[in-house]
Amino acid sequence: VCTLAVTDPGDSDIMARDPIRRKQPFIIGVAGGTASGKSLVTAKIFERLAATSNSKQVVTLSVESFYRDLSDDEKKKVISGDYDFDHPGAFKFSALADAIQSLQRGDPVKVGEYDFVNHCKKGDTIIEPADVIIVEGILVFYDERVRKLMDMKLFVDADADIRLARRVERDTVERMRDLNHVLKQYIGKVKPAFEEFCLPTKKYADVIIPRGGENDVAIDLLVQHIQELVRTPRGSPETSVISESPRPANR
Ligand code: UZR
Ligand code: MG
Repeated sequence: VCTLAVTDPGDSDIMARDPIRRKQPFIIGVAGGTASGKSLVTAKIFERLAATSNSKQVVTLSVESFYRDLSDDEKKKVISGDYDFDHPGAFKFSALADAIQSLQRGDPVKVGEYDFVNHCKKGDTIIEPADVIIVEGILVFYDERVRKLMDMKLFVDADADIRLARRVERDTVERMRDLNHVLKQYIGKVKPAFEEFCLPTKKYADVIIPRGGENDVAIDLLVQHIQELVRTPRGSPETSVISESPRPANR
């Protein structure tokens, strides 16, 4: 979870307390298969928005913060590689929707920080409300309530062989996993769940980004568009409503 880039806390403080002056945040969902580049696309959008003066605040929320706590039985399955972290049942979608709605109301939310080495929560972090909220994760378009909260939906696309290569590297190097375990999990759980639950949500995307985080042209275009949507003249709160564009019909 990364939260950052508060350039004008005073202003947002006023907005958070006063419901009339507070802007509706712009919610961006970033979905896609494992190791497709969701985190990189999110980080690049985040950095580029944060670097510009007219986007006052951007925060990101990762769906991994909404993994369900595991029972002892499930923990045993994790060790043997039989627990399905890619199944919708592994996530607390209603808690995610509640968190997004709190941020929309201008209230901060406390979310868990996830530890991929030990498969559990490692602590809490506070996410403050912001003008732009990026929600990222394999299944962020799966749950209807969560999906309907989004103003813009991006699906990060990358070939399955590239994703597997990245996943193997990430899991063995960063997450200290054994190669056989990674491959067993990928073939037995990750790939089938991608095909059954994640890929069908691609149809909800407003924009599909090929080649993931490498696609700087797409990312720049998106950032320009988002900046236009959230741009507001400073010091004129009566014009600071950002959700003026009609909501897409496919949600
Ligand atoms: P991304 N995942 C873990 O490996 N361990 C956990 O404790 C929790 C999740 C994996 C999960 C999924 N699958 O494929 C991936 N498994 O994290 C999603 N097995 O994260 O989108 O960053 O690849
Ligand atoms: Mg990621």
